[in-house]
Amino acid sequence: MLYLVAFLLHCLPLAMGHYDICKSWVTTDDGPSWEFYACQPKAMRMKDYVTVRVDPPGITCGDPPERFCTHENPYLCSDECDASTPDLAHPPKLMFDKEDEGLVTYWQSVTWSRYPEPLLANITLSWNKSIELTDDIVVTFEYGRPTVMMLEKSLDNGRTWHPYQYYADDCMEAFGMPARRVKDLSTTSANRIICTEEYSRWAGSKKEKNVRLEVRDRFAIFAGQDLRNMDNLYTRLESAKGLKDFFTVTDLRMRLLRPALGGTYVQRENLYKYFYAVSNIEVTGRCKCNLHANLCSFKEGSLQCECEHNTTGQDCGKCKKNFRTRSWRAGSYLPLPNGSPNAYCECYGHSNRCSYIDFLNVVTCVSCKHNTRGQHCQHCRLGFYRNGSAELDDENVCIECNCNQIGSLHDRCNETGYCECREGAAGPKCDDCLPNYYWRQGCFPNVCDEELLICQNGGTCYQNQRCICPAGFKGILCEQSKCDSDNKACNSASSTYLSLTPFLISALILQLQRLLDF
Ligand SMILES: *[C@@H]1O[C@H](CO)[C@@H](O)[C@H](O)[C@H]1NC(C)=O
Ligand SMILES: *[C@@H]1O[C@H](CO)[C@@H](O)[C@H](O)[C@H]1NC(C)=O
Ligand SMILES: *[C@@H]1O[C@H](CO)[C@@H](O)[C@H](O)[C@H]1NC(C)=O
Ligand SMILES: *[C@@H]1O[C@H](CO)[C@@H](O)[C@H](O)[C@H]1NC(C)=O
Ligand SMILES: *[C@@H]1O[C@H](CO)[C@@H](O)[C@H](O)[C@H]1NC(C)=O
Ligand SMILES: [Ca+2]
Repeated sequence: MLYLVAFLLHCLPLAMGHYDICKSWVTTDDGPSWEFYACQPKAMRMKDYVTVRVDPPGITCGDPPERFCTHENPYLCSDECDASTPDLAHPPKLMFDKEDEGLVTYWQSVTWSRYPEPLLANITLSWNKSIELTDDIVVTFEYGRPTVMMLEKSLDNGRTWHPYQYYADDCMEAFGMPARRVKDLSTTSANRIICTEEYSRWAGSKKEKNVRLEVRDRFAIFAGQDLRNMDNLYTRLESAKGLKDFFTVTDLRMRLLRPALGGTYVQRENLYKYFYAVSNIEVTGRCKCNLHANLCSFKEGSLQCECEHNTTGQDCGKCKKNFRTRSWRAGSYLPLPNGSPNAYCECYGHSNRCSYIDFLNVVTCVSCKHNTRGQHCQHCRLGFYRNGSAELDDENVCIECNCNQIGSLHDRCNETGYCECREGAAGPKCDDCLPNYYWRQGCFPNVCDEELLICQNGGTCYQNQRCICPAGFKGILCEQSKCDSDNKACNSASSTYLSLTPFLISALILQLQRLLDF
């Protein structure tokens, strides 16, 4: 209701359609299709859906019937509580009824006849559903507000409980905590648990009846007075750790620890005026549906989100059966102003975390796993390529390029896994050589071979790298005689070389001719 009121009052045009629908059928260039939006149910009066339990047993007045008086009229004790007479009974359900014609109806406890034993009562409200508070919790007490009480909450249907707010006429004395007001909290302490003295001091039982958990004031820390800047609140709800949870409950428990004392000390001679009486508990909130539902209905005794975006569960907290390959994600209020549905759980299962980049106003996946990268983990990291036959959410969608470090220019490859090769290298991974090249820490042009670069003078070609020349010859192809004019001993060899030369040249021409013929 709060959001709604705020929007209606201050930004009607903006409010239109804001989170009201989860999807719409739109026509694009590619034909009609669904477009998905972040969405949430409207705020409701949650007291209409609550189950209540009052402890300890026997704490409700009227069994046996009992007389009581009030602080205003302490010696006129003619009022009676009688559980067996409808007009005089004060059962717990009267905390949640509609009060027609101004008739105040209330739950009432037994009186403090056992003083000095403390008069303790627990009122536990359960929804069996996560609820996000959107406005103050307001508890209305008749005959005076308790001088000491605390509010607790549960987020797991009553398995674990946490303090929510402390209330006392003297916080230090009752709880050893300094008194604080929500108005004094700052953006960094907006979810602090405080003790307040604002609702526990005696002000006359008719004048001040309400005890609050101030949700509005906490929102106002971000959204400003009158909650004009809801965008800022939404941004904070997404990014500030624990803030969303602070406003989320499945159960509430009021622990009533000391009744109203009428502004003075306990008067033992008249204990009939000390008791608790609660006429209304107003809890305004919306079903928590993780921004995947805009409807929440009461079915089989519990509230349930009507989940969209292929999610399911009470809070739309998981993917539907056949959509599990994608990891579930909550919708987000970001980017502003319309949020994102995260309908496709947009990191394709490669990341569990998204973060909001303020200055770009985009939501992006964080720490993409499985060698993916990109805003939605939809690309492969450098050095990897996409397996064309695998789905984008497959853990093995990105395959390592595996380029040969020496043969390739870098470790990147194209979409079919081909690396970019250095001169002379070949093959998808550049670990082969082109014809006429040989591999030795990379590809080098052949020095010798059996075709064109034949070793001469009886030399043999070793791995295309060099000619092994017979004694007396040198040169790359053994084409040179080791003998020079000074070395007379070599004359015979030199003559062999000379006599061989015409033969070699003719052989070379023959080879060339053969090549040209082909
Ligand atoms: C109220 O609940 C608390 C737990 O939150 C428990 O310790 C306490 O005994 C309860 N009091 C009564 C009167 O049932
Ligand atoms: C709580 O709600 C769930 C889901 O709607 C339902 O299955 C379960 O029975 C409910 N539990 C109680 C105690 O009402
Ligand atoms: C959900 O599933 C239906 C098919 O059952 C599909 O048409 C739709 O696009 C899916 N996605 C969302 C976000 O709802
Ligand atoms: C590509 O993905 C398909 C389907 O998941 C798989 O069968 C195949 O082995 C993958 N190819 C490689 C090279 O990993
Ligand atoms: C990748 O490179 C190889 C070799 O250059 C080429 O045959 C192939 O077509 C390229 N693939 C793409 C998708 O560009
Ligand atoms: Ca009532």
